[in-house]
Amino acid sequence: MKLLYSLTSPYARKVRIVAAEKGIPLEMQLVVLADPDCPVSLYNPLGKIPVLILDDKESLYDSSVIVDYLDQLSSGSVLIPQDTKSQYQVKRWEALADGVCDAGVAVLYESRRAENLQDPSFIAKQMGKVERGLKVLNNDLGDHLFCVGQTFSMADIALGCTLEFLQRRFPEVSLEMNYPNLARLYASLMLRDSFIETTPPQS
Ligand SMILES: N[C@@H](CCC(=O)N[C@@H](CS)C(=O)NCC(=O)O)C(=O)O
Repeated sequence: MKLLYSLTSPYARKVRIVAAEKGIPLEMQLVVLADPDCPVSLYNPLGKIPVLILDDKESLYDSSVIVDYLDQLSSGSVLIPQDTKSQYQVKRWEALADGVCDAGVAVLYESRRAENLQDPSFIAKQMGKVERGLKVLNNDLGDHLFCVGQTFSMADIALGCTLEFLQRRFPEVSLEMNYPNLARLYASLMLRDSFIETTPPQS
């Protein structure tokens, strides 16, 4: 299985962390989306990473489908629980964490356009999603050690990847000052080998 990824994509990082947590070997292919001959759209018509190319050449996307697939592939540590209630709780956390990340990515792309073409109302709308999402995630986490139940799960992985992305790209969204429960969980996640091994370059 081959993963098309970049070092800075928070969505690709979710997949890399799952593979590391479960001890699943993946062939890794770094891609640069801006390259004219970037192969991603041959495997994902949306032209987005991550993409997982299976041994029979079928391709899987997006990140939530890939992590589901990898979790079911090996019994190791289960990251998406089997029982229906916890499973949908984990998936909701993942959806909200990914959605906050989507809004942040949209702002990042908008901010890369020429200044006179940028739409401040679009940026404000997306930042509203980031702030409301973080508030709900912070409240829902409360003083719990993990997002769902007593164990580390896909919810923690998705949240950790989103929080790292926001810290790197939007340092003004201070977790310590505004979302202390998330800051506490983030600090503990960053100590895990799977997070350390996949830390994006600070550029
Ligand atoms: N929902 C997708 C989002 C993936 C995504 O937006 N990836 C970014 C890189 S961080 C991308 O490929 N952007 C290129 C584009 O939007 O054209 C997932 O979870 O995999």
